[in-house]
Amino acid sequence: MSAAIEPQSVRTQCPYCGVGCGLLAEVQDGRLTGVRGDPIHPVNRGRTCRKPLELMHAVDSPDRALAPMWRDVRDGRLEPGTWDDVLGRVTGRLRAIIDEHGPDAVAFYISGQLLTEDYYAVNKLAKGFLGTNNVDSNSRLCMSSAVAGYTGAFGSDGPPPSYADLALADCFLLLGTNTAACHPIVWSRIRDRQAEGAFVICADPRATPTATGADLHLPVRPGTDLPLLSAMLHVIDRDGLVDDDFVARRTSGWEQARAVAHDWPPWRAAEVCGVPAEDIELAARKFAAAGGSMALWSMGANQSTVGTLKNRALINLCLATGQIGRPGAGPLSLTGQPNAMGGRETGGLAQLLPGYRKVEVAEDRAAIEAHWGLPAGAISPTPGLPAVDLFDAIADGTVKAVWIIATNPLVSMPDNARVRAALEAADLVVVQDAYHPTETSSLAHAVLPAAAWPEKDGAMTNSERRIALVRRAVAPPGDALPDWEIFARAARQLGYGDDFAWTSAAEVFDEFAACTAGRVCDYSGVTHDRLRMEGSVQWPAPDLPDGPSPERLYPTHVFPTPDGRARFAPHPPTPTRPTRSTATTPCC
Ligand SMILES: Nc1nc2c(c(=O)[nH]1)N[C@H]1C(S)=C(S)[C@@H](COP(=O)(O)OP(=O)(O)OC[C@H]3O[C@@H](n4cnc5c(=O)[nH]c(N)nc54)[C@H](O)[C@@H]3O)O[C@H]1N2
Ligand SMILES: Nc1nc2c(c(=O)[nH]1)N[C@H]1C(S)=C(S)[C@@H](COP(=O)(O)OP(=O)(O)OC[C@H]3O[C@@H](n4cnc5c(=O)[nH]c(N)nc54)[C@H](O)[C@@H]3O)O[C@H]1N2
Ligand code: SF4
Ligand SMILES: [Mo]
Repeated sequence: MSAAIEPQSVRTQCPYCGVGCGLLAEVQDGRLTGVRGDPIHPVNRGRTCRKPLELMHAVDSPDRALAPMWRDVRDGRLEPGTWDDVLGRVTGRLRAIIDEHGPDAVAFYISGQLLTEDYYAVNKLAKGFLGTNNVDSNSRLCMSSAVAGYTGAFGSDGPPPSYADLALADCFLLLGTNTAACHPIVWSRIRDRQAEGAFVICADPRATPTATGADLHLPVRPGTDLPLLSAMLHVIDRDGLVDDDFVARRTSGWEQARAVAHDWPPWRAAEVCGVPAEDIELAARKFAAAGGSMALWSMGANQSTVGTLKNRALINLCLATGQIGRPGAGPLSLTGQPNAMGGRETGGLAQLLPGYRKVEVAEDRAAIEAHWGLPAGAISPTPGLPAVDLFDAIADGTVKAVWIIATNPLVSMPDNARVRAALEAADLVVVQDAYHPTETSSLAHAVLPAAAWPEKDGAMTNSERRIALVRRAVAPPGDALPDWEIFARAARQLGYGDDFAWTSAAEVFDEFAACTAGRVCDYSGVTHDRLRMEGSVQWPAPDLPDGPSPERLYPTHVFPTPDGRARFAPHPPTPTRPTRSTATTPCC
């Protein structure tokens, strides 16, 4: 019997959510035959939820995209071609549009499903070489409020605690998160700690499995979290539960935040939120009095007209009580997508550059221009268009070409009729996906087949800053290629071959990791080989013998703000307003 047909178990990472569980992919005769939890992975210790257990059917499916395809006009027939041929047509049309209308007439709409190497490659191509910052991610719909919340409060993105803190916390405040259904392994770890006596609070309008499993359910009316959180801060202040020493020495902005909270006694918040005042009091006292308290949240906080303020209000509670940078404490946003974190760190939103840098900051641009071997001024100082504005700009003709990768905006963007109209108006729509047809790929001029999760190597980072490797276990079907390689081939056709000459995902990773040295999200001590050997590594992971412990950020309470202090934000509740999508589409 040859080695190739013996069953193999490949150590890899789950592609379904930001919890980041380790999996063992079982392979026989070149096919994925099963998936199980990796017993030695620190996130899940052999456990999984149900989602990955059907992966072999998702991978080995009749609707996988197999060949590059092209049509000149949208009502033409998509014809299969070679990579050279189809990418030649795509890059030819991109070049013509840029020559006539400038680089900002082109845009990339990417995804938290991509691997870190894919993210890095597309950002380098667009922001560095094509000269447009129009690269935004479906993470805009998901966790961009957390990016803004952390950056506003601490001067940098990055979730401070780790999952290890879940086993040390005495109180959990879960707001706008159905953790039991959507991040089940984190929920099982919270339940383990609850069984040891920790107090679990859940603020959710619905009686979800998370809410019913909590010790205290705050059935807040949708959109009224700011009054609720203000009232909690009010109680903490009124009852002398503020960590005065921490607030005085390590924070700024307390008096303004306190003044707003002063206006929100629990009885007033109760009227607005529909939560009994005594429950607000209890939640505040439990959170403030516990030895360690964690705040966890996801879409009920992030997907809101005041999503950033909700993030800041949750962080305010941690700052007022000194619940940060120590065991069992801190604000931990639960990222939805498997590699939304890697996306943030590689600069995968329209205002960002790799290594938690910003396009608007001259020294950040200069650092990345040098890293990419580009002349000064090559990177535009203007942030690109965020996702919703991007589709508006396609609809009005400002953006003429869009390359959509690993996301299905015709289903997942708000107001899908508007997204359809935008894509129908575009001169060039490229869809790079593991499957075809999808709702979005059916509107494409070019369909580019991508290798899926078990068919490629690359890194993902989970909600607790843990980097792990997705490993190639089987060959991709047909002509499908890893996403980073498709970008590298396109770059070569555009004349940038020397700068995209990587021969493996490990080389792409090394190039990215090098530009994070000294940053908050320091990956510079990580390589694919190290990840293979150690299984997973949390950042900060500098290439130094005695780097900081990655277990939690800010253990010395020095924050990357100009004065080293964390910032409170006043968060006056604002009236909620109806969104455009409810006015214009019956359903989305
Ligand atoms: N099974 C499954 N799991 C998934 C995913 C999936 O598609 N399927 N997707 C992954 C992704 S990308 C994401 S982003 C996560 C999403 O994970 P979650 O954020 O946990 O899920 P949601 O159901 O979007 O929203 C969470 C809760 O917010 C509540 N909510 C709505 N409005 C408000 C409000 O104004 N205030 C408060 N306090 N709560 C409110 C809702 O009732 C809901 O229970 O799940 C990840 N996991
Ligand atoms: N109505 C409504 N809309 C929502 C939400 C909601 O709760 N309700 N949630 C929002 C949130 S939080 C999110 S995160 C978004 C998610 O929205 P989408 O990103 O549209 O969600 P998915 O269905 O996960 O789409 C992922 C696409 O990537 C493709 N794919 C998977 N792996 C690969 C790969 O390796 N390479 C390539 N190139 N393609 C791949 C899949 O085939 C699929 O087409 O939706 C948002 N929109
Ligand atoms: S909790 Fe998330 S990462 Fe873990 S097995 Fe389930 S889908 Fe995968
Ligand atoms: Mo998401």
